[in-house]
Amino acid sequence: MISFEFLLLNFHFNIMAKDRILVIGASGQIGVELTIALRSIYGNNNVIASDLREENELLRGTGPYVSLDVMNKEMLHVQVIRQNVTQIYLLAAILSATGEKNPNLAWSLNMQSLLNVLDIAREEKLDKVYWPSSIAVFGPTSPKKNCPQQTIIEPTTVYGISKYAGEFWCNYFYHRYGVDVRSLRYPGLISYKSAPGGGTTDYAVEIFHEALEHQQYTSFLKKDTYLPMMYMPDAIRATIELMQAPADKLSIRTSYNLAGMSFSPEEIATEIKAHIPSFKINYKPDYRQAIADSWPQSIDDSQSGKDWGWKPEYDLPVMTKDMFYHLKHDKQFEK
Ligand code: NAD
Ligand code: AKB
Repeated sequence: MISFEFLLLNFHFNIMAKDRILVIGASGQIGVELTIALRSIYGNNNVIASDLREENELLRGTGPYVSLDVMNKEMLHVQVIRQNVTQIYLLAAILSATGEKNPNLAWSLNMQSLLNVLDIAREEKLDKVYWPSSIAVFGPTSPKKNCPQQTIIEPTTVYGISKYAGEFWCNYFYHRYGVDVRSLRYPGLISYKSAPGGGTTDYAVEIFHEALEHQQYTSFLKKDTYLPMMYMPDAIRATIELMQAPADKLSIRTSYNLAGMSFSPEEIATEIKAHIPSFKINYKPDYRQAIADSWPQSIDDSQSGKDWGWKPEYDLPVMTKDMFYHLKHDKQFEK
């Protein structure tokens, strides 16, 4: 006799077996870790990594990889059909600091990549799409502390403008065409596996490497510049929890506020000193200071808690300890 447990297991297996995921921008800071996490859930061969640049060495041999320019809509469409893709995670983008150096390129990549993916998702009736937004949507007129989900949003960087416009494209495709696209406003992300890609919050990753190699760091932000930050394991878990949440629980179809911790260069330096007492920090603010000053210092993510149960695990001391442990023992950080 077939047991209920067997039927349930079979049902679960069938659901999982039909998921075919394409990660675009898989060689980037988030892409590497997200691809590894998705492969552990959906099976290595069901998660296709893709990027414009070469496959990240941490991904090599762990599953399929295709070289792909997301701006080439035809080629993207061919891959979606050829690989029987049912979900897309779109991570290709130009971040805040690089974006200010080349606004046209940032606008064009950040917008066109999203429109290409949303169009194909509609045409091919994909199950789900994930596209990250950022705390960069907020501007100088947004509340600085515990910045709410719904508030004044007047971004002053091209990156922030592209993220805000992107959020409304997601909302539009969901309501107009039923595309199940989901999004998070990530804070600055701190990771040891892959390098950050040109953001204003990158100092919070660089500082760990410089502390270990030279016992000193020159910060490009002033010592009292507080920004919302998050450790990568929390960001990966948040992404997967949002994507696995039942659709009817999600009340936000632009992008959800997401919070982990908030600290300044001076505070993270103090935390690092607890591990490396000889560590010294200097401050030499550059053009990125103005970007940081336009963003909130902390975020209210209570709507994420209410809708899909979000709760961060890492604070500054726990993250610092974990970063040093892995940077000393793993030897896998890609410069
Ligand atoms: P990243 O720069 O590290 O990675 C982006 C990847 O996209 C790169 O590997 C790049 O080669 C690839 N790419 C660029 N152009 C492409 C193209 N035309 N076709 C295919 N691939 C292309 O960025 P990340 O930090 O991993 O960020 C991923 C997403 O998360 C972005 O949308 C970013 O705005 C968002 N986000 C990141 C952070 C953060 O702190 N890392 C915070 C908030 C939001
Ligand atoms: C950046 O600094 O540009 C990113 C972000 C917060 O979106 N880390």
